[in-house]
Amino acid sequence: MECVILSKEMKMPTGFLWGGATAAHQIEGNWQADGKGISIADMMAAATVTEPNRVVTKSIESGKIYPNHWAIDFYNSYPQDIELFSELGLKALRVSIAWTRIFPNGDELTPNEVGLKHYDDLFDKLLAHNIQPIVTLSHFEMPFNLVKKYGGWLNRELITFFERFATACFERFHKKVKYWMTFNEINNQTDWRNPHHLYQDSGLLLDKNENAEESMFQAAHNEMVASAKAVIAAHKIDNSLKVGAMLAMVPIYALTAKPQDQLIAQRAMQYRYYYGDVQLGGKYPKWLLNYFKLKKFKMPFLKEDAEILKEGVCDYLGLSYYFSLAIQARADKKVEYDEHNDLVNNPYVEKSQWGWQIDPEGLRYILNWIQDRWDKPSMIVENGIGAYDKVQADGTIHDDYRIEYLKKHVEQMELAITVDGVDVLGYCMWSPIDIVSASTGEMKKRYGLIYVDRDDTGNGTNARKKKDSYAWYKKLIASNGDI
Ligand code: BGP
Repeated sequence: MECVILSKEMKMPTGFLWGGATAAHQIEGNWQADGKGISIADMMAAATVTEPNRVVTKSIESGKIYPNHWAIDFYNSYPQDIELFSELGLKALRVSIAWTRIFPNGDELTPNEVGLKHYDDLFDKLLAHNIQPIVTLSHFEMPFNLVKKYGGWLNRELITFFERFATACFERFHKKVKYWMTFNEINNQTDWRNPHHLYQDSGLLLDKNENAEESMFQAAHNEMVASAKAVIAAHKIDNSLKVGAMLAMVPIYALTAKPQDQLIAQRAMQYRYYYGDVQLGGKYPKWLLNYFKLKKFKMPFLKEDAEILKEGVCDYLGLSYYFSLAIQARADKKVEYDEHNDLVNNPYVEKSQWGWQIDPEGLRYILNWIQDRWDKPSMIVENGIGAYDKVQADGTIHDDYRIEYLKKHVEQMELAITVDGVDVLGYCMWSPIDIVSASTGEMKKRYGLIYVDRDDTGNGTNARKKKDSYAWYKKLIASNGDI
């Protein structure tokens, strides 16, 4: 058989969206400016630095100030930062709208005009530089009031609140923003044994007596109905809008060819990605409906939900890709997926300084998997490497490890597009500029092409410096993907 290799003739599509990605709570700072309410991220921050693997409930009301309260001050510095993004040649910038800037408590009837105006100005500035804004509606930053007063997404009332928020954004920005996403990495909560994920995705603070797995499925159902309603609303307001689901895509490989390992790997993939089956396929998969029955989970299904989920199918999948995982069946041959106990080290891949498995081929694998399973366009809206960066005496930053990581992943993405025919709309690397880490709350876990002089305690000038990777990415964009 003839071997197909990526050659110069196999061009990347014109109009491919080379971009960068950010999230409001990791970049904006100014957490109480201009009427902004307190978000779960603002409270979440209380646990991040002092308690790795934070159990949020402990420090939730501690009142301390932490890195994402100031972040990198993008709320004020965006005009200068956009100049740097423009020089870089970005064609798209993914941002999120902080829900709490628009509806500070989440349950108001009318939006906060100052908040809307801020994003109007931000989008205008981007568009003036030919950078297309791509917007996530909820990126780990729902109003904390919705957790305290309503119990988070376990409460169906939140569907109305989210629909109101989404509608206010679509109405106001539909002429400026074409690509939207509803909930960032909604599927992280399948790791429900870690309370951090339940809180971050669904605003759940459970007590010991509650069944965390059942609560996760219940809350996620409400979120997916809300997402579908947002899709329906967007299309009504402007039929040209594209609303995506957003999932953390992590291939889970069987460690060996043992049938038991294959079975557990299959279940792991079904479990983590049922969100895609619902949000992109319009219905729950059969195995899961049966699982609910077997486990006697009381799902909050209303009669009309099936129709809403069908009508509100997302237009595309936004995905983050950082690493892959490996899994092995335990001796008891249980087929129930237990993320904490079944995952094992993959000896075939390297790891980042934070222990994340580096697997560029996994990106090609998962892009193919997405196309086969949901047959919808995808957009890579996060990919990058968190690393310690060192500023040299002359101010330069030689992040060859970052260039290496991005290059290898872009190469695999290009193979997926040009050889496998996968429909990928764009690639927004995480992140064009250093921002606060979502999982650790640190500044020192840096992803940027642009360095920000700020440390974990908020010290530093907040000045920006281009790293070596900046020049590399600039060339990549200018050549439409010539690696
Ligand atoms: C994803 C989140 C982002 C981002 C990224 C990197 O899970 O959507 O918000 O932060 O991961 O992770 P971290 O910042 O924890 O290193």
